[in-house]
Amino acid sequence: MTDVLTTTNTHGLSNEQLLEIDYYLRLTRTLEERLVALFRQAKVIGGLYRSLGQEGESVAAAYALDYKQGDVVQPLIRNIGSILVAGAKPSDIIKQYMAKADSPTRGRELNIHFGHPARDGFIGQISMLGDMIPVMAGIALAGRMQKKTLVTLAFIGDGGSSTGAFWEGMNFASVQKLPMVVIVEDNGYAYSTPTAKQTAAKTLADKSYAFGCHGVTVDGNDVLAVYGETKRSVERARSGGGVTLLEVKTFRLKGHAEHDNQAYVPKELIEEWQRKDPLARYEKVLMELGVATQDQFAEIQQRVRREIDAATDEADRSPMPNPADAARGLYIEDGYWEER
Ligand SMILES: Cc1ncc(C[n+]2csc(CCOP(=O)(O)OP(=O)(O)O)c2C)c(N)n1
Repeated sequence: MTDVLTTTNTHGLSNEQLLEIDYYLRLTRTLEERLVALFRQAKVIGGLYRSLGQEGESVAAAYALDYKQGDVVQPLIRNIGSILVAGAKPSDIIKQYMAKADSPTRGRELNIHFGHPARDGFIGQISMLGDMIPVMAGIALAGRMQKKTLVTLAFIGDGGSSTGAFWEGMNFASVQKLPMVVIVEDNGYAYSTPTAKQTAAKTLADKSYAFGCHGVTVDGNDVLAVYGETKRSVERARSGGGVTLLEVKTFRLKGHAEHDNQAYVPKELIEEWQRKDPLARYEKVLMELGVATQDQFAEIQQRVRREIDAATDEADRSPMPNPADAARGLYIEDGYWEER
């Protein structure tokens, strides 16, 4: 258990919603643990990128959106929790990682590079960091032109916020006062580069001064605080108040990917952040507030385990793509994607 002080304002969330957030936190962590097991069995194609220790901000921020209004979330590789909240199925994610024939991209793309914004509430990212910021600004602009009330939520890392595309996209979105919220994650390192060697700005939220948008910093491992700030930013965006650059202070408890042993991170720093674990802190608050007991968390964990086991079995049974299909689906006329 942790002795770190955590906020207790539940921002009007019902007990059911508070427990649902706990479910998504545990689902994210357990799904990633399963992916690690599959990776070690050589069943994962490509790299595996963990969000251990920073699941809280991904889940809490995505929970603040209203998908019925057409809101769209854009994850990066460490925001797996955000697409689970938006409605992605664990079996689809596992199949993507295993490049199976019936995965959303049919083995053509990997990990969480999938999604259909209007249908799923999330969009598949491209790998070039920063480039999704102009894309999310574009979706927000298109929504406004179509008289929709949607808000877009983009995630970007400390490293990603140093790219030219990030600056151009943020500038454009801010000038246009688009309904967009950008979560910028200070998670200590961009691969092996510490944040202080990435930027001379005191905080990543300070970059908002250059854009003339709102800038906020929040404890990224305090689930309720992230939810509250994102909700406020989303409401402001929806009512015409423009862009918020919301910095979350968190930490990447694993290496950049499973192949990276994190040798460049001091052990004491990892231990310090392990004590700030967002899931443990969140559950401690729920118990203090009398919202839930250890038994309820155990029940949630059992449900999560059953779901991940079923999703893994389903993905394991799925075939690999047929090489003869490699050139199919290049054109929409083919009907290949509709068959899914
Ligand atoms: C423009 C660009 N440069 C380099 C890379 C390679 N790359 C992928 S992830 C990564 C580190 C990103 O760090 P950060 O943005 O802080 O996110 P984190 O991995 O910490 O979540 C790098 C350098 C890339 N994908 N895009």
